[in-house]
Amino acid sequence: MKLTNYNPVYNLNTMSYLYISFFLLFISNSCSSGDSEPNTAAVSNLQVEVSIAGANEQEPNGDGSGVVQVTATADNAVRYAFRFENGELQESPSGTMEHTFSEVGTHTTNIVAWAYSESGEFINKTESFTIHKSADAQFANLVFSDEFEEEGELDGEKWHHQVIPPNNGSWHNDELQHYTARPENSFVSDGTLKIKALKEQYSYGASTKSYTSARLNSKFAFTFGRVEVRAKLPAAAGTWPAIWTLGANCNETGGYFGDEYGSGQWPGCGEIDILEQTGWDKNEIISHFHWGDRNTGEYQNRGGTAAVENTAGEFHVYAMEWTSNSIKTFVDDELVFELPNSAEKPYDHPHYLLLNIAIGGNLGGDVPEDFTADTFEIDYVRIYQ
Ligand SMILES: [Ca+2]
Repeated sequence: MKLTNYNPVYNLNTMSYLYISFFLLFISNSCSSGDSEPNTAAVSNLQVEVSIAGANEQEPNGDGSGVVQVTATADNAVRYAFRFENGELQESPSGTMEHTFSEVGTHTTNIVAWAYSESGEFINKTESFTIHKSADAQFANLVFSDEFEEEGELDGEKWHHQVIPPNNGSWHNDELQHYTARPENSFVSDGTLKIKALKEQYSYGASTKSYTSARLNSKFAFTFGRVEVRAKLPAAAGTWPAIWTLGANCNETGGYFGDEYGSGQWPGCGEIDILEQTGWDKNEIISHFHWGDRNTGEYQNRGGTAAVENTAGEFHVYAMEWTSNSIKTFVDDELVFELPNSAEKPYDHPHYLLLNIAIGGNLGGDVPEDFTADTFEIDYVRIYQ
C-alpha cells in the first residue's frame, strides 16, 4: 500500500493513465487479430492503493477529514467492489471509490477490495492503515432535515404515515391506538410538527379502537450518522412518545420501505430507541436497543435512562451518534447510553427514523379516564453524516 497526497479532484498520475490506456490498446489489438472467444483468463495481481486525504510527512494519518480514496487494479478484472468499516459490499466498476470514515480519533482500520473476472471469479485483498478523524469533521454534513416551517400537512417527500395495524388489527405491545394520516393526528404549525394523540372511537377495517395518534416513517434511510430531534413530549399519563429507528430491511406491513432493503423481521433488523418515555414517569427518559444477534439469532437488548425535568414544558434535544464502533444517545449533549457496536449486531446497514405517540401498552401503562388529547411537538429533525 502507498499513502499519497490527496487532492479533492481525484488526482491519478496522468502518466499512469496513459500507460494503462496504451496497455489496454495493446491487449485489445492483440485479441482482435485472433478469434472472438470470451476472455476466460483468471483475475490476478490485485493491487490496492489507499490515499488518505491530506496525508503528508507531518500528518501521515491525514488531515482529520477521515476521507480516503481507494483504487484497485488487477489483471483481467472487469469490475471491483470494496468494503469499509465492516459495512456492506459496494460495487465499483471503475475500481476507484471515495469513503469517509466515521470513527473519531486516530485508529487502524482496513479496506477490503475485490476484483472480478468476466466469468465472476474473484480475488480479494485487505489493506490496513491508520487514519485520523477530528471530532469537528465528524457528522459535518447535513444529509436529511425537516425544520417544519411549512404550515399544514407534512412534507410528503420526507414522511410516510404508517397506518396499517400489523398485528391482527392492532399494533404490538398491547398498545390501544390506531394511527391515522389525518391532520387531526399530525400537522405543522408555528414552526413545529405536532403529533397529537386523541381519545375518540376510530375504526380501521373491522378493528375499532378508543384512541388515535400518528406514526411517521422517514423516507430517508441512512447508515451511521448523528440524529438530532428537538422536541417537547406529551405530559399526560398513558402516553408513550418515541423517537427511534428500525433497520430498513424490517419488512413490516405498511412500513414505507417494504422489502426495498430485504425482508428481515424484528429483532433481526435492529431497533434503536433514541428516546422513549413511559406513561407513568414523565421525569425520566429512556434510550434502549433491541436486536437479534447475527450469529446466534438470539434476541438482545440493552439500554439506560436519564432524569430530565420538564420534558413537556421545555424543548430538549434528543440525539444519537452512530458509528461502526459505538452508538451513543444524548439528551442536551449529556450521554444517556452507549452501546458498543460490532459485526454481530445489525447496526451496519440502513435504518430509518420513526416518530410516534403510542397510547397504553407495555410502556404507556394505564390511561386515565379523563384523558382527552396530548401533543408531541417537534421543532426539527436533523441527520448528519
Ligand atoms: Ca422548526
